[in-house]
Amino acid sequence: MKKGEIVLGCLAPHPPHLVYAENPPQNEAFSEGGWETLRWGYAKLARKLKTIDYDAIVIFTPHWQTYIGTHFLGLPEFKSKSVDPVFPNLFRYNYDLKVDVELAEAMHEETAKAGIITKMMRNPDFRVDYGTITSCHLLNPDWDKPIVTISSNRNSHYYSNEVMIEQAKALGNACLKAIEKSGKKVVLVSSNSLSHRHFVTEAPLPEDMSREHIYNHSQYVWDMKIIDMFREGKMQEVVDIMPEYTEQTIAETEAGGLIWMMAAMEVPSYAAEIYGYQSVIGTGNCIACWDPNANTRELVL
Ligand code: 2X7
Ligand code: FE2
Repeated sequence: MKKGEIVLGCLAPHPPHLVYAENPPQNEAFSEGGWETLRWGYAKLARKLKTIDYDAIVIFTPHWQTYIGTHFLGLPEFKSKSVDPVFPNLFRYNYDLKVDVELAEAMHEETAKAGIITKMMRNPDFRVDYGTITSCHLLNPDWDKPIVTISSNRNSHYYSNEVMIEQAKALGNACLKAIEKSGKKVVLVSSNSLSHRHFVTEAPLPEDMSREHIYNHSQYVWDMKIIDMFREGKMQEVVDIMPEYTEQTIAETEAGGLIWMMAAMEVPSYAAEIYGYQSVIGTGNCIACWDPNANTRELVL
């Protein structure tokens, strides 16, 4: 069997506002639009994905939070309504998704071998989180590829950002081993915002773009610093600076997704493709991807 590989790694933020703004038939809420810079960036990345041959999407989400170990979705289908606990006014999404259970089990097995506590989620009534659904919907609105969702073990909260980083690296290495053994072509997704301080009150019309801006300037400066490193292919520096960046901006990188993805991709030293940056309720959100294929890698923005 041919060795499996990671064909793309995407940083895919998941504010439910973006699905709300799109008005897909699966979502019950209705909007007048909003956050176009991110939505148009997502549409462009979704078009690139259509040109790539791959078997499954593996997504790490901060909104499936597990306190004992890392969990993997482990049934072939999950169908229900996902409601954002903070923004139920914006996100009540009817999903029906397929899971690559074989790949999930292979990653679970390698993760256990690496000494990480891990479990398969086999509860048919389990509700898939809005992070998974938002990122997957915007990257692949046709939902025509199976996914694997990986939970976020709360290492930053339980221990420290440093422990989170070590655990996420080990998880990334284990997932890479499983992907290589599987023979499959896989797209990785780190579902998270960058800086994450946000407003605690919402505009009367959530999509009123006259009210949208970054929460504070230092958060913006930090995000730009990190994005410059993405552009320059300095991902080892991003990994090194991650504890401080995460602490200073309360970044959603605290969940471990970006480090997990970078470790699985063996810490790229080539430039990321940038598809957009915009605030959502004050948080900083960047859409980016790392394309290991130098022939298809582009300067997007
Ligand atoms: O989960 C989120 C997020 N990460 C950013 C902004 C707004 C809402 O939800
Ligand atoms: Fe989030």
